[in-house]
Parts: sequence; structure tokens; C-alpha cells
Amino acid sequence: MHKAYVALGSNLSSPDLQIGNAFTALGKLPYTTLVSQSSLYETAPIGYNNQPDFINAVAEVSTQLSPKSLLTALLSIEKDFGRERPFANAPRVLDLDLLCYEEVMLETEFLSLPHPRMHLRGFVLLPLAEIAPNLVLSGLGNVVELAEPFKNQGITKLGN
Ligand code: PH2
Ligand code: MG
Ligand code: MG
Repeated sequence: MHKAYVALGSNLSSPDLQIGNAFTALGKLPYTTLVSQSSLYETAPIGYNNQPDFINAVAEVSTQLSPKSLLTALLSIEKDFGRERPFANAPRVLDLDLLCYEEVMLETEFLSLPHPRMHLRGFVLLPLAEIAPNLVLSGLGNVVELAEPFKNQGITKLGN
């Protein structure tokens, strides 16, 4: 079994319900177990501002799927939830991003690991630091330290 972390985000159609249902869908993936889920975080949009606030969270999964198969499965869940992609950073019912998979480093057109922007995103780092405080991103440092500058920056921790 391989340990992987997945970022969840939604800002359309009752985002808190979408994220709750997405955790359930992750737990139902073949050859995969949902190991832990962070609290939900309400976060201001980054990148394209004129859209509703997001609910973000992070999940740890244990899987026998390859990184590529896991990402394909995540994209298929997004589709089941009605994800549309009208333009970059558009509002969405569900976004599932594969953050890291064991210590794997790779860069292809389809998938880069670790996720190339995860260390720049408070909406990823704060929930990740909650469930994996000892995780170290190779070359970048410990997630708790990386998350520190993003505290008090439009990110509010809600209940689970
Ligand atoms: N996702 C993006 C771009 N901006 N901002 C927030 N707050 N949360 C997100 O999940 C998010 C974003 C691209 O996927
Ligand atoms: Mg994303
Ligand atoms: Mg995505």
C-alpha cells in the first residue's frame, strides 16, 4: 500500500456538502482506503478573485493504485460530481488534486509530483499540516513550517 495526499476544493452548490460527499467517494475507490480527513476550511479565492469563497480540505489515502491511475480515478470522481472547466481557476463543484504520493517525484504533461504549487497555497498547507504535521516536502521543508506564513490570511478552520 502507498500513502498519498489529496487536496479537495469546492465553491459551488453547497461546498461543505460536496466536500463531505467527496471524502465518501475517496473511501470507495478501488484498492484504496481513506486513512484520515482534515477539518473543513473556508478560504478566500486565490488566482481569480471574482467568485465565491471555497471550502478546502485534505485527505490521506492508502492505495495500491499507481500515481497515474489514482489521478485518473480522482478526475473521474470530479466528473461524477458535475465538474465543468470553462476557464482556468473557474468556480467548481469539486476539484481533487493529487498532492504527493510517497516520495515520488515526476513531471509529465498529465501529472507532476509533488504538486508544483502546493507549497505556495495556504488552503492546501493548513489542512495538510493538521493531518500530517511531520510530513516533509523534499527540498522545501516541513509542512507545519511551510504553513506558518498563511495563518490569518483569509483561511478559517471549521468543524469536520
Ligand atoms: N483552487 C485553485 C485556485 N484558487 N483558491 C482557493 N481558496 N481554494 C482553491 O481550492 C483554489 C483557489 C485552482 O485549483
Ligand atoms: Mg486545484
Ligand atoms: Mg485540479
